[in-house]
Amino acid sequence: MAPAESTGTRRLFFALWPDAPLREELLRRRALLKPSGWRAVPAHNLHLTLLFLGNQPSSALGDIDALGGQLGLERSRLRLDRFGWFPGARVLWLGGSAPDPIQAWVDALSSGMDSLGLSVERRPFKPHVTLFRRVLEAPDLPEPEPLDWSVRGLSLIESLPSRPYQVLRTWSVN
Ligand code: 2AM
Repeated sequence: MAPAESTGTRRLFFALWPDAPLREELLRRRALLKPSGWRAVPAHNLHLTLLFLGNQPSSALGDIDALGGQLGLERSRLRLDRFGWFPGARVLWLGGSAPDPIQAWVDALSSGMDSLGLSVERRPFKPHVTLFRRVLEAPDLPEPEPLDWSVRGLSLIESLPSRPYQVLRTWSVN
């Protein structure tokens, strides 16, 4: 299949993108787990997806980018306090509950995509950072030390085949 750049689509998602110290904290918690044939997400790709957009027309990128700029951003805190496993996606994650401001961003981004006439897969927002993929069986999971993520912005990310995720834009909380 031709790469995304030449098909006129971009594979995109909105995410919370950890800074270096937070990334280290994620890795420290990941080190508590004993992988058995699992595929570790590369450290530079760790993130928390707010809304997965999938393949969108390249021509819509400007409008999608504008959506992030239209959100009322206020500082908030997200507590990641449990490991979990999605059997369907076979991913093991560190996650927590969605505080109201973050859920409001997800809702606003989702309805923004609707008003642009761009379809996205609707799923309940379950805040999580995927740590391992190809986790085929329910693992034994310890309790992590809770990680408080002081959320200071959100990012628009592009996923390209066999490349690190590309941060296209970050909107910072004032
Ligand atoms: P995941 O980590 O739980 O797999 C980029 O692929 C990001 O978008 C990942 O964080 C992924 O979540 C999320 N995502 C949500 N729905 C997806 C889908 N249908 N296909 C691929 N990624 C999806």
